Amino acid sequence: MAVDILLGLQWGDEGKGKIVDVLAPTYDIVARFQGGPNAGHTLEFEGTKHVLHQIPSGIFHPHIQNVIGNGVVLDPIVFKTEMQKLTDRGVNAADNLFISKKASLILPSHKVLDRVSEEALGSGKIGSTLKGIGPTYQDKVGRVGLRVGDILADDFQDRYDRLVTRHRKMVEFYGQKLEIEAIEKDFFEAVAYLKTLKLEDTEYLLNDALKNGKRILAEGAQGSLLDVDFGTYPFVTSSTTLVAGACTGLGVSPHHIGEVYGIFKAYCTRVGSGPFPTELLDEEGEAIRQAGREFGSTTGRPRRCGWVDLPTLKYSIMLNGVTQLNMMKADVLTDFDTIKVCTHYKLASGELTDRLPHSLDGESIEPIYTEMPGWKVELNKIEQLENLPEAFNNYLSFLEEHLQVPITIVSVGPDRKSTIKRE
Ligand code: 2SA
Ligand code: MG
Repeated sequence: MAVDILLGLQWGDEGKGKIVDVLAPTYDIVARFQGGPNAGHTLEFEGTKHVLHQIPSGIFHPHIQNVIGNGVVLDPIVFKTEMQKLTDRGVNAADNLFISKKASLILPSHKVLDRVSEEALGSGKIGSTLKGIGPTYQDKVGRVGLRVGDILADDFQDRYDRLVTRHRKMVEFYGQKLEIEAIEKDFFEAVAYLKTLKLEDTEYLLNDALKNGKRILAEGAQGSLLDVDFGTYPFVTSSTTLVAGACTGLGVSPHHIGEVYGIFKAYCTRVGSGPFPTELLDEEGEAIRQAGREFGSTTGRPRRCGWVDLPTLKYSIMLNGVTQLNMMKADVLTDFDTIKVCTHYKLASGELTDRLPHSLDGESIEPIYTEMPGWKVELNKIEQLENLPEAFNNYLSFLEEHLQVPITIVSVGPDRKSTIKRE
């Protein structure tokens, strides 16, 4: 059996949480393979909204096992709060959740390091979510980090103290003082709670499940253009957000990869710093932001908004081997008379290309647009494929022709019901 993968093709916030929630019922396991509390997957059903940060989106389905893989960086404090919120909703998450002992632990001092290193970058800052993601991955790769399994060791406190001593010196290097005493109590309480849960070598759980014919869905976070290698470096996150990250972040071989669902918005957004060729800095951008409620689910920051960008989508599709596309939030564009699609970039040399130049610096590339008539119909009232307006179908066909991958799901509203299959 295969591991299917669902990931975002833009800069995150494509609406992966909604699609994973729609697809989840057909899977036995849903797994997270990278990122941590910087992710925010919003699910809306039965009239209420729920945001998941570190817990896989299959958690609302009692028959699904949920795995937090080794590639994840886990903040025990945020995690405990998330679990509590699920309990308050009547979801018994603890029974269906398995956490890799090899997942990395985010310490309170990692969050301080994230902040002081961003401050030191000044106007060149990454726009990090300040959740401690970068510093925790640095410690992992630097081979000094702590992992979930370490909390079971007798000398965990000593190891914690050693790492914090190191962090203290680093914070002092930035000319600041490490003051974490107030939250250390919360951290150790959360660690004690974590110990009561199912901590495992989840690579065995997943590979045994594959042998037994179980279906696994791996859910990405952050979006392909934030990948540490292929994203808009250095304005990226610190993990591999691509399909390849699911192999290393879960411990499954590439030959197990099955369907790859590529999620994108009918337009495009970005939070944090970094290039965004099709960004709209005018009232059209503001109109998208308001209509799409484009404010970060993790940090509440207003998201930068712009038109859909085919060169970046083609790049993400290529890197991930996307087999099916899912287009989200089409309803947001209802009020627009004209919809624009960036098909190419014009480089400073005058050359037209649909490939990404080494640097996506906004000053040197000009997006070239094709304009299409808007559909001007409230899509979110539509539940049947045959009722979609012609102008909207033309938009879908245009994208499919350029991207060469079928758009199998379109989402036309936040509710589970507003999800139209096109197979
Ligand atoms: P960090 O905190 O070190 O990972 O930040 C580095 C850059 O990555 C951006 N970033 C994000 N951008 C959009 N969405 C993010 N998370 C989504 C959310 C969840 C998702 O809704 O909050 O889509 O899976 C996310 N996380 C990190 C950040 O703005 C920096 O530019
Ligand atoms: Mg999001």
